[in-house]
Amino acid sequence: MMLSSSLSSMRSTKPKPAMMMSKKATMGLQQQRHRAGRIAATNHGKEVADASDPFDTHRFLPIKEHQVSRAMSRRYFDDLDVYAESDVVVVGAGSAGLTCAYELSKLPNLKVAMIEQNVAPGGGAWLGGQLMSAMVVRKPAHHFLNEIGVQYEDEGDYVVVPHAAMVTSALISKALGNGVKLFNATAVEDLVIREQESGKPRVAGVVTNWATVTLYGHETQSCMDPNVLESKVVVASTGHDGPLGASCVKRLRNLGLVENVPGMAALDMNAAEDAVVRTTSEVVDGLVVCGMEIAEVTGAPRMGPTFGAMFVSGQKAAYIAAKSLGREVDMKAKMTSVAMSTTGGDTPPAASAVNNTTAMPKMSKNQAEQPTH
Ligand code: AHZ
Repeated sequence: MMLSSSLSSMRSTKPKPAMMMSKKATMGLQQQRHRAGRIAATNHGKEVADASDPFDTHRFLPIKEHQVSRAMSRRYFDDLDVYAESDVVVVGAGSAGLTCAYELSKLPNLKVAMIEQNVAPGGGAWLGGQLMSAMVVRKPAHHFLNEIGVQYEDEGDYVVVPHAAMVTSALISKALGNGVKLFNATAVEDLVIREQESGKPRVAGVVTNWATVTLYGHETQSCMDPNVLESKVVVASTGHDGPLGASCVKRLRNLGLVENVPGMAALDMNAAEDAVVRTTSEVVDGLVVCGMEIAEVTGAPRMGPTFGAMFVSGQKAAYIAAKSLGREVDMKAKMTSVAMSTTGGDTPPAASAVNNTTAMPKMSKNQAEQPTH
């Protein structure tokens, strides 16, 4: 009886707006805010005893709008000027391309540019598979996760990172932090190809355009000529074919520089990862192909949502690129997690062994199960 009457009284009561205040209270609050603002204005930068929260006294230093425009445009166009002659251009900032750029960024005095057609670098590596968060990485590629300081849950033969974004954000931050220049929202729409003295063709750069022009503009406007970045080596990591992707190898096929591009074979996780790493190579002089783009040329199977091969293929591409620039020994010495994979070591490298990286402890299963995001 009691229960039903209190239920009916609850039903008849209209829910009150959570923040409804009396007119008097509202006016009081306005006066308080006004007062805090006045005090803050006269005590700029000093602690104010009666401020109701720490943000009442917060003020940004002044800026002019033209300063913001020039801060961005000067640097962007300076970068275009500097990277018009690059040492390495990496095309596509997915997991393979980012890994390659990160490894190359360990070498001093090397100009590495990365071109990504999306605004957001990362390709498919913001998620594990089918919109699910966790990223599976087969050992021994976990050494690379140790190196870039990403925590994971150890499942024996493989590890699981709770969210793929942890890997991708770490890679972007480390590669760019070490000096790789990312031109995002920029698409590679062609390759520069020169004839060498031997008569053999060599890839010598990339032809770029704003991605909105390449992807949507050429259909409607035919007059937007591109820009060019020359490069001693180009690394193609544009992923497998689909509506987008496999851009560089498809262009090589159209130019008759590779005989055919059979496309990746059907999924076989075990075979795929080793095949992708094994076949990562300089397909045409000056053009190293890695990640899923190499499976398009070699017909290797796809692996689905396991990412170890993307990291190791990216590392191998960096090694091949460095070798062709005469920096093989330097590169080998900096590839600490590759050395661990081949010697079977299981201890994360010392933070000092690699530029800008911190070795991180592995997660316990319990830690991994905490809702961290
Ligand atoms: O936007 C593309 C993506 O970020 C970018 N890209 C493609 N064409 C481009 C162009 N100019 C500039 N013409 C271009 N950028 O290249 C990036 C490719 O990233 P991805 O994640 O698609 O490829 P990946 O090889 O680094 O990683 C593949 C991950 C896959 S797919 C897969 C399967 O389907 O079985 N399994 C794994 C692990």
